[in-house]
Amino acid sequence: MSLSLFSLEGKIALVTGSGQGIGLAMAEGLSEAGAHVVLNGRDRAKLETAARAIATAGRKVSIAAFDVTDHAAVEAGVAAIESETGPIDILINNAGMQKRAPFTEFPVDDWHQVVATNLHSVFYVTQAVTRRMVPRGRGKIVNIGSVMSELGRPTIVPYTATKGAVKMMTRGLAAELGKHNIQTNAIGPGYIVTELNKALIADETFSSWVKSRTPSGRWGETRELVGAAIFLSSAASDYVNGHLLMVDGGLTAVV
Ligand code: GCO
Ligand code: CA
Repeated sequence: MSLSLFSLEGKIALVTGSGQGIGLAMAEGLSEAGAHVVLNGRDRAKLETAARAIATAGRKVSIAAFDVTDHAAVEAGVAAIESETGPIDILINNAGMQKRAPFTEFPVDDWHQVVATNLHSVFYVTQAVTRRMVPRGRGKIVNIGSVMSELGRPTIVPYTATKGAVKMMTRGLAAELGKHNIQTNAIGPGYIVTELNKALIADETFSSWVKSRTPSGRWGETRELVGAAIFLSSAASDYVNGHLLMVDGGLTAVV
């Protein structure tokens, strides 16, 4: 009985920004738990490559290539998924980007890009999806926050601002949609080995700092986020709402 709580059989899961990195790892994990995963990103070729790997493993997968920062494209993309693949049961708002620069020198165009990718996208996609989940009386929204939803560090003020906002959008959505049996939660990754962090991993000093600052004493792997993603996408979390689940090796638990 207990393991069936984590089954995603018969569910359709849209994962934004899932052509690579954390998004792809979570999509593969949800697929292994039984979901029909819909991969999203701007690069159709990358999505097709990722989808082929999942399909080869004998699992159901579709692709939906649209730019999550383009409101019209999101509206059309979500409508197409619902008509071509079926009702979206699970939405993982993973699409995100990082830009690092001293605040006083941070280019305003980069500010707009970080806010659009990390925050506007969550509004656009979640609104398009929940407009359809509400009448169905069920749904799972999983936002990707960060340890930066709670903590700051130099050179990433825009990213930090957006991840704090994602935490509060999670709580606001929980407050408003909970009565429709829609649970909205978030995952807060710590320092994970991804493309987005390549420069940090290569920096010996920074990497040593991560290992000393993290109780687990190491960087995390993308596959280590899969358990939290399955949990928050499944019936196992039906009474969890508005929660930011840190997967950070304990970083935010200690000074
Ligand atoms: C940085 C990193 C972090 C991590 C992640 C932690 O520059 O400090 O990019 O922001 O990527 O967001 O959750
Ligand atoms: Ca279904």
